[in-house]
Amino acid sequence: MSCCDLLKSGDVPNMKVLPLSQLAVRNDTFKLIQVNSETCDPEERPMQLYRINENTPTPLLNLPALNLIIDQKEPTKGLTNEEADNYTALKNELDSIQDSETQCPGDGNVDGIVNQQDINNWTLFHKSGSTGATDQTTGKIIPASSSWYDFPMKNGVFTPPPEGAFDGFTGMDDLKLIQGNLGRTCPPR
Ligand SMILES: [Ca+2]
Ligand SMILES: [Ca+2]
Repeated sequence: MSCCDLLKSGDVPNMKVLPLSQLAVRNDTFKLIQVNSETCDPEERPMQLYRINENTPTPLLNLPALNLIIDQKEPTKGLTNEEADNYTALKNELDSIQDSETQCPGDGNVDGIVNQQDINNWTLFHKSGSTGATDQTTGKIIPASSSWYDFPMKNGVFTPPPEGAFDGFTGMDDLKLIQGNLGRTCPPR
């Protein structure tokens, strides 16, 4: 039974299916988030583009109501030229990160090699539950419930989506994947 089946059954009152994981990239003015989740929630918007501003006391970050993307099928619809250009640039960056992940199981920090550093990072994220994504402006790790060291799996075998799925945890299966691919090198993105 999937989360969505459970949701539909109504057996669990007030149940909400949370995103299994998300990927985010940003530049100076925009942040693009791709949410990987079961799609039973029509309110869930897989692509989210936000205008960010760290000069104000309250940064405009991740408020769902501020998502600039109104049409998921045509994400640039209704955007200004500036917004659309930034969306395209950030989307390309996201795609290249995901391509790298697909080519390089175990390489969570996408540096083109699976090595001890990935195990060290896995340990860190396993303990702290953070994403592994680094904020490009501050250089700090972005906290979240899932991690870039949470790899998509199917029956315990690395499998890119949509066949494989993220389980939302930086767990032992993810560590085994890293260990099983130690020394693997992949084309840099
Ligand atoms: Ca690596
Ligand atoms: Ca996992």
